[in-house]
Amino acid sequence: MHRSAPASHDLLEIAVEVARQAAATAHRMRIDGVSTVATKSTVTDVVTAADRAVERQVVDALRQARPTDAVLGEEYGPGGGGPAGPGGVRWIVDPIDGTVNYLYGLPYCAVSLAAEVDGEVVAGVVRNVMTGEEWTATAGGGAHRAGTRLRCSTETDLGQALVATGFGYDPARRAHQARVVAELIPHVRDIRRMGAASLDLCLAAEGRLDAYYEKGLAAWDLAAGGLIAAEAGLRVAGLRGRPAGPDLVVAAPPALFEPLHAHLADLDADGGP
Ligand code: LIP
Repeated sequence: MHRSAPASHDLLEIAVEVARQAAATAHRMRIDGVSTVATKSTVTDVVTAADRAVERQVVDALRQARPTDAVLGEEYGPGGGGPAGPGGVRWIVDPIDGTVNYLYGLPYCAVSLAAEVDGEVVAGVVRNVMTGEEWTATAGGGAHRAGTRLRCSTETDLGQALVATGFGYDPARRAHQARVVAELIPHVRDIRRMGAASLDLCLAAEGRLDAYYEKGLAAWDLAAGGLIAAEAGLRVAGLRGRPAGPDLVVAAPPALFEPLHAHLADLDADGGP
């Protein structure tokens, strides 16, 4: 039986409340001192006690608010009330995006939380743990920060574009990504590598970056930031007509998307290890 989906602004209200509490916990744990508790895909892919504690807190809070919803988290994977089913809600959470920055005390890490209905992200929030900056969006409702509706960059010349990107944790993939950056950098204003996809997408949403691309993002890195970027006017996609996903995410204003896409396709940015 297809149940009617809850209003996206109601889901956003829950997401914002939960993300604020989660960011407060992450911030407090940072002040108390953070250590690595384990590594994941490689020796540099770290997880801290805060990543795990914050995700548990988010899952518990969502279970309180909406017991039957599904949850997908970076640290504990699929949880909550089982698969969403037609008209059901699935929450996608990255408890601390930018974990290495968090570990080193660099103020560029965020709680990222999105609500998805029937495979479409309908609401999302990204909250910087250290600065308290908060970006939100609903599908069709626009993207906002501090009450201001966000609009992406109006830059039309790729040579003047400030482009952000990132590197994975696998050395072979990093080597491939570095080759792409080395070839791309003469064709843009400059590159920024800041270490948290969700925040890179939010800065691009408000024109503090002109564009962003990265290979290897998981659903939790992309869900909320991707909606915020799209609602601010960025084209968010993969290469050659594919959707944004693990192969590659490209987020750019319409005027910059094609020239950036052309370079990234030539450089096989969605290929390699
Ligand atoms: C991070 C991403 C970032 C990427 C890092 C890492 P994490 O996510 O946000 O864009 O370059 O390699 O994947 O691991 O901090 O949640």
